[in-house]
Amino acid sequence: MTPLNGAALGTYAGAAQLPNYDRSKVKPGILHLGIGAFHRAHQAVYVDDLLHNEPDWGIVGASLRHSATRAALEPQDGLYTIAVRDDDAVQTRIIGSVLRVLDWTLNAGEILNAIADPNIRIISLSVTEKGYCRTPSGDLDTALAVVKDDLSGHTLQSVPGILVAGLQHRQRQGAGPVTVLSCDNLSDNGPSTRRVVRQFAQIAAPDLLPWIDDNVTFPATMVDRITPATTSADIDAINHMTGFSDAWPITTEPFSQWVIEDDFAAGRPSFESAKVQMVADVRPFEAMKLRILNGAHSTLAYAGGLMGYTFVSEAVADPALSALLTRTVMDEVIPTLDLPTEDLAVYWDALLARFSNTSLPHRLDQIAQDGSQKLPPRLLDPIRENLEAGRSVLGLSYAVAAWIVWLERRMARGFEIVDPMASRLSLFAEESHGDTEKFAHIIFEKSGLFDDLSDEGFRRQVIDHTRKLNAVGRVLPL
Ligand code: CS2
Repeated sequence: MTPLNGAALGTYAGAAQLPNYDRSKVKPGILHLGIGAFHRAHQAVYVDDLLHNEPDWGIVGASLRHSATRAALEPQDGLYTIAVRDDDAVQTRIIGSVLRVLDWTLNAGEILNAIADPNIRIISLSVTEKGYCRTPSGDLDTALAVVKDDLSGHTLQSVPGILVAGLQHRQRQGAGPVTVLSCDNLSDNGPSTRRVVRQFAQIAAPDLLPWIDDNVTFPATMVDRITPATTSADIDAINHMTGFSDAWPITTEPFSQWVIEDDFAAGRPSFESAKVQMVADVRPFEAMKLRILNGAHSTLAYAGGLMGYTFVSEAVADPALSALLTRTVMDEVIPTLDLPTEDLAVYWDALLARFSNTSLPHRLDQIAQDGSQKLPPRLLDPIRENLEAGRSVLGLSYAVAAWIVWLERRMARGFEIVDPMASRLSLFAEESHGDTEKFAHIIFEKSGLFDDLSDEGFRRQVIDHTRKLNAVGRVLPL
């Protein structure tokens, strides 16, 4: 097999599609923080589509926590394979838009310099929900150890801290305006990013605030492409198909969507030419995606996990689970959304087909991670809105109950809970001595997630569902 790198592309005669532009002419215009599988399956592909006409928008990727991406991609000159899988059909493509990969632990100075580089006009982020270091109400969580340490000036490790330090450097260098583009599944991800960056600056560098307000925009985005973690079987199969030995290819689905609020401070590529939807207001799209797709994903992760399923495609094939989801989406989620019902019903049908893609081994336990960060925009916001409007929350409260029972069972069996709230959740479990009802009440009272969901009827419904789940161990028709 041929090692994948820039030199190998010239003589390649295999099946994979290659970049349609001369990589030596591409210059960096985007710095991306958090170069994980999602970025490589999504934004980097859109940029790859437009570099032929606009070679000034190449990507410098940075990993903030893990060194593995740099270790895999630097020897490959940033090149990697994506395999787009649709049941039996697979298409492979080599993506060339990532020019370099930096790693915060090794290259912090270079990353800060990139933020201050006038050629870098977009700083995009996919750092997961918890990367924003927010409290449940969306403020900068100054009690979080990484934030506290950064604010004391001893470390630089949180995303808001790194952005503020980099922007301060940019201001001093006179490098001009820049766009900070969040590509994470937070509601109002642009304004949410702006809020934590401003709050960090307010404490650490108050003089920078007017410069940020005048020079930095934070457009909101909706991002969507299902991207499971790559397995070693994927690596073997993909390399076998392309003839390259790629240390870390990515598998993904055919569907991809990116909707961006058109508010760029220092120019942008013609994203439209790569089929990005540029809009004045992302919120209706964002709410649709978070509440329908991500909400259904989280429901499947917990309820399907409790039923012993491993993958999304297995869980969604269970008639009781898919009936629960369809009913919840139709009766409880769609009424909270500001798009035509017919379009949303079509979106849901298409989504069921995406979830059923058996060639994507998308693990429920991958989706189940970080529930305390994911529940609010996916499930709790629509629950609150429905309660305010006097509508049913029977199905949505089922998903909350499934999260609670799933947590309790996982902890009782000694499995690690991957969640920034994990240590508090395990204290809550200890305090409740195996009594699910008590555990639920403690979560309601102490987690901070349910502070604006004190409705007694809702809480009773959640408890009722947990009882049924514990008694029967599977989803029953509502
Ligand atoms: C998933 C998302 O892991 C999760 O929480 O719900 O990563 C989902 O696959 C993407 O948002 C799809 O665009």
